[in-house]
Amino acid sequence: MLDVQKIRKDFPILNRTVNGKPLIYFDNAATSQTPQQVIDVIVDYYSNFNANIHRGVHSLSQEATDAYEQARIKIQNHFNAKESHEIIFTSGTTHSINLVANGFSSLLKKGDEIIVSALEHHSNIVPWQMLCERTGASLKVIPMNENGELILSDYDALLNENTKLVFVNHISNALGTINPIEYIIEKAHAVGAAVLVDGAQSCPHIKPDVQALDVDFYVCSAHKLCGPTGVGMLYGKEAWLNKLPPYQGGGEMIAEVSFEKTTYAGLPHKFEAGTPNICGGIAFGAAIDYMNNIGFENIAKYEQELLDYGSEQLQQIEGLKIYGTAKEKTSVISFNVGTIHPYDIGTILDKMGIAVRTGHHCAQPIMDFYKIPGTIRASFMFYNTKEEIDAFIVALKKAIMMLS
Ligand code: 7TS
Repeated sequence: MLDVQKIRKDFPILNRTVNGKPLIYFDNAATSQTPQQVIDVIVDYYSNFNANIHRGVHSLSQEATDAYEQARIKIQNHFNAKESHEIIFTSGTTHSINLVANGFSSLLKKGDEIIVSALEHHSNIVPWQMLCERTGASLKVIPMNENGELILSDYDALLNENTKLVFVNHISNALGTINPIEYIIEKAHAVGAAVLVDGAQSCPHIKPDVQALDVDFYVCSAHKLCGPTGVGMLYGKEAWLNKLPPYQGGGEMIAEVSFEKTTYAGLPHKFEAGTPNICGGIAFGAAIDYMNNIGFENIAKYEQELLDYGSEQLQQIEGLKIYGTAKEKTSVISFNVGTIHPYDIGTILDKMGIAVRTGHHCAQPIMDFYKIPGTIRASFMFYNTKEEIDAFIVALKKAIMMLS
């Protein structure tokens, strides 16, 4: 079982106050907080072995290279990738998606079709629209229902021999819906399409097995799972990564350079031009260790309790509507209260030390579906507590009274 009081001691930020009140941090879907164990790794790197990697024979460079490559292996093991070179370090989910979208520019042609879902974050919509503009391919959308679930019969109907790629998030950031990616992958493969799963919101809550899923690309950001910002990963099946051309040119990604011709390095270096976020990569590995020490089964069970408790408490508030009531969902609750603007509630909650996100959550098509400008989003992690939810409900009721 998960000892939340012990866990909270790992997170220095949870001791601070905001506007004179103890911080209650419910904006975890935007970014998670960082435990001391990961902060220590960052301090250790800059204090003891900061050096550029893969380049020097000197000891510091070797130590930094070893730590960075060990982090890659940790990530490989965590996601159960077959090879460590199938893990590409990127600056995060957005970068990973753009890398793949750019690579497919040379592989798609007019008449090809790509499918996204109605539940996507803008970063899993815009790069594909840009890809369509470049190639003449067209974009199709799997629609959603009122509960915030994808309509799979419509997905089946969209698939055909022209479908080349399918992009879907594992978990929706705006509603918390867990999408049936096993089904989506199987059906896409049946028509010969490749699948990219955006795991930005799933990786903090579940441990995906990319081989069991048979997914072609899986992407995530370290900052959503207790790691630092500015680093993330792209998992790609070796065969696909070999087919895609490099994304950026520069140092590190070459085999030989002359003015007549350059040949590219093998995987993973082909996609890692320039000096990477070395410390970030190492800290990403430490964050994965931290989460695994707590255990993803424990995390999922505890967060489900928080979700059930929070949903029950919120539903008792008159005029409050929760958006996203999928059968399978994680600890994200998006809601509005009557006609009060989400921003107004968010601002008053902040005055009471409570951090929630308000707005369209970079998922405007979802807001358009519900015909609302945005929602208030409370998103919980394993270091949150029922007591915090109680304090949030009291503060929310006060805010509603002030604004009614
Ligand atoms: N995909 C999903 C599903 C996301 O939730 C996010 C970030 C991204 C992609 C982009 O990740 P990045 O690390 O490259 O920025 N989501 C949010 C959010 O919900 N609030 O702030 C960022």
